[in-house]
Amino acid sequence: MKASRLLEQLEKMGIQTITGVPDSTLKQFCDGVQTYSGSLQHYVTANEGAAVGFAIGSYLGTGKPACVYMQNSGIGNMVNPLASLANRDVYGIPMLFIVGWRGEPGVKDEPQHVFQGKITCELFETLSVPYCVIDQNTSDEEMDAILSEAERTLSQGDQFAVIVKKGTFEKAAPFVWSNGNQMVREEVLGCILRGLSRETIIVSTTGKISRELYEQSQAVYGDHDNIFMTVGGMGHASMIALGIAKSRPDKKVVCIDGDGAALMHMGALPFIAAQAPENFYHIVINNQAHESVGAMPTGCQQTEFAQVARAAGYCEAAKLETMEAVTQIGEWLTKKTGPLLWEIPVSLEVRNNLGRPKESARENKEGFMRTLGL
Ligand SMILES: Cc1ncc(C[n+]2csc(CCOP(=O)(O)OP(=O)(O)O)c2C)c(N)n1
Repeated sequence: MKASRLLEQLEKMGIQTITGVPDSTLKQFCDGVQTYSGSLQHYVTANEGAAVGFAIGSYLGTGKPACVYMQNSGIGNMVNPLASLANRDVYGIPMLFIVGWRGEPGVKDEPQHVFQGKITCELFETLSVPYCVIDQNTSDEEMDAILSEAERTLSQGDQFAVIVKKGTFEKAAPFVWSNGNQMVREEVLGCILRGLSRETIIVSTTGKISRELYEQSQAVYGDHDNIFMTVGGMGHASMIALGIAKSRPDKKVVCIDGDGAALMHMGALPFIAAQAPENFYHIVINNQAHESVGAMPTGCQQTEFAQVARAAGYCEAAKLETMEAVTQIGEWLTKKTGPLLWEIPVSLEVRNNLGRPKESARENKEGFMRTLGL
């Protein structure tokens, strides 16, 4: 299926706004949205709940339903505004969901997607959202019939979901852009690890940052048991790191975050600052994009994370724009007390042969807790 054709059909249904958070299963669709020449207005939001909020506002302002796209892992983020606002028992706000189905039962996928994949259809049933599943064999005519059904549902103030299997959308011209930054994320991560002692506890964010750290750690320390990889639960790495920091004042804890993830649950920053953990250090690797799932821009390029952290109450925050500065992180960690944030701008460059953790998530958790003496 061509993403551009589906987008045209959405416009014909009266949809004027498309909003969401990008997903790997929807990579071709997201590329299509970025390069679409029609008049749909596109907004990447900080999280999927925010996209539902935006869609509600967009409907209130225009009388037209919006389209909200997401990975199925984002369903959790959008349940509250959907159930407590959009549902017919409250305001009855129509919207069309396009949901990438990671972890489809019977299809091998990463551990963080397995359970979420199993319950995806059930969740929409529980939420009283009728849905259809599409795949690479869904013809244009079948898709049109699905959209007609969706239109009928939307016209009653209800929501409808299209659940998209892997490989549904044809490869289109990728959306290519540059953020103008020079430093390469993987090199920055290797440099940070070389500066830190093996005793430092690291909590890393969802996506390729964790995968790159896993490989770099193997190269630098010969293992990766001091790193907790937040493989799912995007945006929660900093609160996990805080939980460790508060319970283990004997350890220095470093959270290695992405800009997209930090934006997703940015309320963590003032909370961390209020807790004033002296042993907590926050690093935001900022490529202005959701690089791990196709590099769609976050849409918040103007955000200066160091300034946000200072305003939130972190005791110190700075932007590190050279490798020389990054090299000093290890030494600063021995001298400075937190909560402290370093923002590091990086390019969108990534290695094609980047691997994935070889152990199960449980094995990784056990190795990590052993490092903490448990
Ligand atoms: C709740 C949720 N929504 C969407 C995703 C899909 N996803 C995985 S990684 C990622 C991008 C992360 O972006 P960022 O934190 O900026 O790190 P980068 O990949 O750019 O290094 C996204 C959107 C997800 N895992 N969870």
